[in-house]
Amino acid sequence: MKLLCTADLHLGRSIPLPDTVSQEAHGPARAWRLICDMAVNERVDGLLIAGDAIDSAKSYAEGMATFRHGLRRLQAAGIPVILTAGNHDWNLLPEAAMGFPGVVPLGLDGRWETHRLGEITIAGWSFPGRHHRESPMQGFPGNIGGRTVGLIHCDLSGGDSPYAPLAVGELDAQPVDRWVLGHMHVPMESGRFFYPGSPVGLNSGETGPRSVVMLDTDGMTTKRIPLPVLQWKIVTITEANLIEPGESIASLVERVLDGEAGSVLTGFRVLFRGRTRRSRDFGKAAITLDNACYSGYFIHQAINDTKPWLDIAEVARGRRMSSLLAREILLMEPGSAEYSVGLELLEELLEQERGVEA
Ligand SMILES: [Mn+2]
Repeated sequence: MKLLCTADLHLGRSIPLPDTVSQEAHGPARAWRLICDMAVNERVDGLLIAGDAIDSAKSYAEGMATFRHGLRRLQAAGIPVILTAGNHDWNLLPEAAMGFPGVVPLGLDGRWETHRLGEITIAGWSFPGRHHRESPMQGFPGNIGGRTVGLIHCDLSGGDSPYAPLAVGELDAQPVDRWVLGHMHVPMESGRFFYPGSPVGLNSGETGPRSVVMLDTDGMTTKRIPLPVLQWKIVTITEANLIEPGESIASLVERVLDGEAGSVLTGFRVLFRGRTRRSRDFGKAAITLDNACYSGYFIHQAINDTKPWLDIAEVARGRRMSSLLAREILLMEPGSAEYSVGLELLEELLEQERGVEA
């Protein structure tokens, strides 16, 4: 059997796109359409969703409508959907599944439940509330026989997380062949468990390519299938990227991003770094480039982290504490660890001296 696996769609969430870029065409709704297309075209035997399909009560009406639109298509194609609730949609699944006999929410109210799909048993647990501070593994049914797939939204970092904390050992201790997990938005796979990850990055920090997982239950093998959705990227730009000293920062940025943009729409966070004589230019550019749109990509945020150029020889000629330190630094190897520590100290000292004068 082929089971398509996903989680953390967060339908209804608006992601930080510029005004001219459509949420409908590039946000979670698009990822959901692509997943439904894939399920239908690949004639999968089932779709598994490990929680947070719908974002939250606030955007719930829109998310619910989008979700049910896809479920209707899957229902018409005869594809069963097995899902558990996460911390965002803990109270929304009964309504989402209403009128669709092939859509099965599992383990509502935090009680483990199993569902038979062909020769496979699916064991699922759903969040009973917005938070759940105990391990959800308590009450796991001990008597499941045969091949089993586990479906749960949980926090594997364990400890005192309010989001169903679990240790990997607790997953390994159960007679489950494969665990499909939700909550962590970064795609990840290790041992018997995997996180499909959110099928579209929900903010500029959720970088990297996005995918769903096809689970073949014959050998319990998995295959990542990339989704052609919006991708977030972080790019660092320094003075060294200038073609010539006089190049405008705007054209520098455009040149670098042209080279970095992928085949899908790319949302950039641009960081200006390093010590430069053009720190002010970078600062001005950072303000005007926020939310700038180009063909094939946009800048979500431009951040100026550059530091103004420091003329150490000039400082060394003075008659202050800072001049003494500057003379020491001139004897150091540029680029060495002590050199950069020296520069930081010098900066602090200059700041203090300016403060005293003011
Ligand atoms: Mn979650």
